[in-house]
Amino acid sequence: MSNLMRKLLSGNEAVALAAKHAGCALGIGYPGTPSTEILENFSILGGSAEWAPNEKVAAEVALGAAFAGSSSLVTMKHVGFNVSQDLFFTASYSGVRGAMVAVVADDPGMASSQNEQDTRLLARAGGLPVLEPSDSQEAYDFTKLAFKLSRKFSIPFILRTTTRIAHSNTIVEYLDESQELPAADYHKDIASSVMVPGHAKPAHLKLRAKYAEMLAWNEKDGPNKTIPGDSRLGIISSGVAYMHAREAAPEAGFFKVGFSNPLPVGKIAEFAKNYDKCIVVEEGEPYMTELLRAAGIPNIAEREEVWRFDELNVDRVKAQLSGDTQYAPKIIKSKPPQLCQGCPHVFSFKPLVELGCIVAGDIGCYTLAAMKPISGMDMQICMGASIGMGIGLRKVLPEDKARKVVSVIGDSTFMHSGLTGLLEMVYNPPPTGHLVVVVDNSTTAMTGQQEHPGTGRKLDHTPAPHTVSIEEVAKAIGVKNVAVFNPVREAEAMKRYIEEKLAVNELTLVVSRQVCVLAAAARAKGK
Ligand SMILES: Cc1ncc(C[n+]2csc(CCOP(=O)(O)OP(=O)(O)O)c2C)c(N)n1
Repeated sequence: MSNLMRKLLSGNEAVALAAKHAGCALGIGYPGTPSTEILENFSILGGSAEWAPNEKVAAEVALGAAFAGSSSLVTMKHVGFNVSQDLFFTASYSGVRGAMVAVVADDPGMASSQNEQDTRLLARAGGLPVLEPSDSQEAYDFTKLAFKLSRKFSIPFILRTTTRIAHSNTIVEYLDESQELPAADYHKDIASSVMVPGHAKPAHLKLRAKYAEMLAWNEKDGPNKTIPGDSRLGIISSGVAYMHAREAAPEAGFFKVGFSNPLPVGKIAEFAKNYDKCIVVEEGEPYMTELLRAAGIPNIAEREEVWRFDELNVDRVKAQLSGDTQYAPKIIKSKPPQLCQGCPHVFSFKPLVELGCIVAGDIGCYTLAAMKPISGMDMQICMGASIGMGIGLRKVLPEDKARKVVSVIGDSTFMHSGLTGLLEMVYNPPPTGHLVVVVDNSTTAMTGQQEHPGTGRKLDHTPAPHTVSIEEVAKAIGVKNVAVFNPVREAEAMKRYIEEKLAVNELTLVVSRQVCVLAAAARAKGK
């Protein structure tokens, strides 16, 4: 007999626990706030958990496991979902034999992201079903449900969380029991798994038929609920927005959506008939608002543009319900983020600033070098873009300016998506050559010091079978000049080297290597 347990868990912890209980054979992902702790917790719970070099590779591995009948989990932040889209848009056609659940954590309000895209739209475009939990209990329940439904409908399921769901702690009740890991085996099924046009055409039709089946199931048995209320106002909501809305308007009637793609429009239309007016309260894009209005439900209010931006909270929801588009929350003055005292990135940027470089940058702690007082980064768009953007600048700028262009990328980001930029550099070098600086602090510092293929350790910090050397990779693919410096102890030599290489029409990669101060402290304590 298993015991009923009650625990205070974050959404991320709840997802990890549910994956363990659901018999998930493999959890894989790439770090990204607010999703990172899922795999770390899955590992602590004894699950098999890995960091992949990037989200696309993670999704590929998870798909392979699900092709073999296993249950797999892949985790990422919203922008990581973009990186893996090439796989997902066709994995919805092929489907899976086992179960595959992708947890994609959105960051409305951009607490630590470069944009605030809404995963529901992307998932819908790819024909992928989406579940949206509203608290940790649902994060637990919906993760288990996602594994079940993925197996039932033979398609990868998306669990969309947002910052508040991922990081807030609420009570979770669960039975402390794990399902057996499903046996993995391979059954040849070329027509379903080799997506050439002759197979993909029927697979596309199959996907749409599956979509209709999932919709029918969602309309009838889906994890959505109706709470009757005052007939003057019906609220349709999902995710954490539902919690805010319940608090903002406890007297209203509610349709809470748990399974948001395919959206149970028929059931919502029935609900809407009981109310004079219906307002959709949702965080992010007007995803449900537009679908419900397009379905011709007459009393669904249009959503004002202002609610597309930022996180919602109870006061903002109150403002939306009362039509107050001018409402602006009090700004609490906070200290802007800055690099730590003694951070090696400060030393890596010093020579670039002193040499007047135009820095095509990338994402990581080192992006903070764009802020005052360093102001040492000129552009940053998405992971891995620094090398390509630098090459583009070099190709069109007048020579004196082109010579100043440097690409700066972190070690984890280099592993994630810098390698292909380096291939472009050796394949189509700009006339003035190019110079890349890898700011290697030997960790993924930005998201909390995760390991990567260059650190020599696996997700649980045990030794990896191989440590990838950035300098050896660069040499192997044909970068002419490769040098490693310690930016603190060899500051002058590093500056001279960079100056010299900027003056010649050659390809250069500098590894500026000094371990992150926080990682060094943690390692000294044996953490
Ligand atoms: C596609 C994508 N995945 C994940 C992230 C989250 N993220 C931002 S930077 C970063 C890696 C930072 O590590 P590194 O390049 O080593 O720089 P550091 O923070 O250590 O200076 C990660 C995982 C993101 N912004 N985009």
